Amino acid sequence: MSATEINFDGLIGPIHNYAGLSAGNLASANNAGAISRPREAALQGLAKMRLLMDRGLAQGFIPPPRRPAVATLCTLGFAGSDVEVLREAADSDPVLFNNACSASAMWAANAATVIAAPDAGDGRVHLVTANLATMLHRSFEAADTFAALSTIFADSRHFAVHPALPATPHFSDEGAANHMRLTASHGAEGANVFVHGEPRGGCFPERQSRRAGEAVARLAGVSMEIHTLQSRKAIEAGAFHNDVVAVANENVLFAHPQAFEDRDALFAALATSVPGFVAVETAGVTLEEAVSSYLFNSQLVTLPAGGMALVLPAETQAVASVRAAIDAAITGDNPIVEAIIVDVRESMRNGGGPACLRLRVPVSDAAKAAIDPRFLLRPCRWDSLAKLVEAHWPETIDAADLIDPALWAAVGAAHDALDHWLSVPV
Ligand code: SUG
Repeated sequence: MSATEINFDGLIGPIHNYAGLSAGNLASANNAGAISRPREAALQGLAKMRLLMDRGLAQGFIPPPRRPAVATLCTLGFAGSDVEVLREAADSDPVLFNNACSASAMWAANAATVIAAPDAGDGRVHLVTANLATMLHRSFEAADTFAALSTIFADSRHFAVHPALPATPHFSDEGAANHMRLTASHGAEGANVFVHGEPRGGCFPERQSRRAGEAVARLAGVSMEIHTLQSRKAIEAGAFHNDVVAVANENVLFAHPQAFEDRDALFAALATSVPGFVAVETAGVTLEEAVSSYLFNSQLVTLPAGGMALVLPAETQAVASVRAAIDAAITGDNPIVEAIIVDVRESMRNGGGPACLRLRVPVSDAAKAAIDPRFLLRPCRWDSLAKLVEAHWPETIDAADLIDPALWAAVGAAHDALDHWLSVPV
C-alpha cells in the first residue's frame, strides 16, 4: 500500500500564556510569569506548517479548544454566566483557574496515539485519545480532543477514534510523544514502540505508564509491539516525554544514547523487525544540551524528492555540540540529508518544540480523501487562516491578566471567529 504521512499541527490558541503549570518541564517552570505573545506564537506555528507544505508535504491542523475551559469549571460546580463562572473560579481557586486557562492543546503530539492502518487488526487508522492524566491543565484537553478528532476523522470506514483511557496513574497516557513507528516505508507494516516510565522515586513525574501502551495496542489490534522503559536519567534531565530525546521516521531512529533504559535490547528488537533499520545516535551532546536545545524534538520527515529532513528548532543553533551533531547526522551514512531550522520560540518557552506541535497520521489515498477537508491546509486556506489569526489573536498576555474579563472577551471573540471560519464549507 502506498501511504502519505500528514502532519496535523495544533493551531496555537488565543490564550497562549506562561503560567508555569508543568512540573518536570524545565522551560515551563523557567518562564513562569513571563509575557506571552499569542498572535506571534500562532503565526510561528503556521509558518512551520507552510514551510512543510511548500516542500510538498501534506499538512492539516487541529483547532484549539475554547479556553478558559468554562465547561470544565461547570462540571466542578461553578455556575452562572460564563463571566460569573470565571470570576468565581478565579476568586475561590486561582490554581484551578490558571489550569483552566492553558492553551496546552497546541502540543498535538500529546493529543492521541496513532496506529497506522497496516499495523492495525482491522486495517483502519486508529487514534486513541490521550488522557494526559498527570498534569491537571492537560487532563482538561481529553474530552475536547476526542470531539475534535471524531470530527476530523469521522469516516469510520478508514478511521477508528477512541476516547481516552481511564484518567488514573494506572493508565496515564501522553499519546504519540511516547510512541514511535519504525517501518520500511509509511505504507508497510511497522514496529510500534511504546516508551513508558515507571515510579522510580525521582523528583519529576513519570508521565507515561506501560499499561497505557498495552491498552492502546490491544484497542488497535497492533501486530508488532515493543514496550521499552525511558531512561531515568533522561527524565531527571527534563525529558518529560520520549520525544525530547528521540524521534523516528520510517526506518530511521534518531536518538540520544541515554534515551532508553535498555538501549541494546531495543535496538536488537528493531534490527530484527524493521527491514533496513538505521540508528543515528549523537556523540558529544549531553542530556542537558539535548533538553535545552530540543535537538531531538525535531520532526524527521521523508522528503518527496527522496531522503529525510530534520525540522529543528532555532534553539539548536545556539549550542556548538548540537550544531556538530546535526552536521554529523546530515553527512553520515544514513537517509537524513537536510536540516530545516524553524522559529517556534513562543511554544519552546513552554517546552514544546516542532515535534510536540504535530500529530502524525499516515494514510492511504482513500483514507486521505475521507478526512474532513476543513482541517487540511492548501495555500489559499492557509492564507485565510493566517489572516484570521492576525486579526483576532491577542498580541500579548501577562499571566497576571488572565483574570481580566476583557481578556476573556477578546479570547472568546477569537474563538468565535475561528468557529465561523470553520462553519463555511470547503
Ligand atoms: O505537557 N507544556 C507541555 C509541553 C508539551 C510538549 N510536548 C511534547 N514533548 N510532545 C507539557 O509539559 C506548559 C504549560 C504552562 O506551563 O503554562 C505545558 O503544558
